[in-house]
Amino acid sequence: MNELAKLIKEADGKTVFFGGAGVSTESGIPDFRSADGIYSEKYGRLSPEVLVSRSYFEAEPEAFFDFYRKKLLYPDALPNDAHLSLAKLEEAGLLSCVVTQNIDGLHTAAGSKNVIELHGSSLRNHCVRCGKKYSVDAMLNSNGGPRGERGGIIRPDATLHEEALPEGAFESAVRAVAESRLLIVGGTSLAVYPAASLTRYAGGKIVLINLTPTGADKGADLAIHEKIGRVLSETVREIGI
Ligand code: CNA
Repeated sequence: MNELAKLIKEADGKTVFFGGAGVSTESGIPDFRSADGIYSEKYGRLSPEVLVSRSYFEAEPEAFFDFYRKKLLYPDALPNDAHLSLAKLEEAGLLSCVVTQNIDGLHTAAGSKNVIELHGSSLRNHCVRCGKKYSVDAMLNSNGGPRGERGGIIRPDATLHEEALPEGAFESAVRAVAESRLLIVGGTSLAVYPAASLTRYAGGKIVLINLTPTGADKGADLAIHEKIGRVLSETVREIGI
């Protein structure tokens, strides 16, 4: 944490954080690939990859939303030490941007302003027929496939398997990462592309914070295998903000 604090100070505001589902596990939201993550569970004959795919959403909307509501929506989750520490770093002028693969909105809830949501958000939803926007309540207060006023199905503005990322999101993330002096990668298995390829664009040093080793550990300047909430909150304390 001493070393990380030093690197953040040296980067002089040009630090970017790139994270994934592991950032929100301490808020009670399971990730996909941990031993107790969503992918460790069995859902009949279908893999979770299929359950969150575009083709499954189109073919079996009722079953898709059943899984989505049970496993991917956590309306009562609150930001944890990791989210709050990143917001503090941004407020202190030490972090330029958060790039997240998460769809839970917790970075914004924690106070982060410059957030690139690479996979969209579960908090924003729209009718596929008329485009009308709906809050997450439309998802929570429905059974099966939620329907809008005009009968169209309402879906989250979240990227499903087989879908392209939101327009411009990846390009903005690449730019931010390339301009950074320090890239902190945290709580991600780096298994989902193209998001995982972001580390290749790093303009400066790379620090990895993940409970389990990742394929990018070897190329990193520092790899910390501990809970990210503790690592970031102690680092922020070390910096003195
Ligand atoms: P992943 O593949 O599940 O990897 C998560 C990683 O985080 C694992 O390697 C864990 O070891 C690690 N981890 C778990 N808890 C902690 C912790 N407390 N501290 C440090 N490391 C931890 O998830 P990725 O984000 O890499 O995969 C991308 C998918 C997951 C995206 O498409 C997301 O939309 C999707 N997802 C998002 C959420 C969310 O929004 N909170 C939840 C579940 C899945």
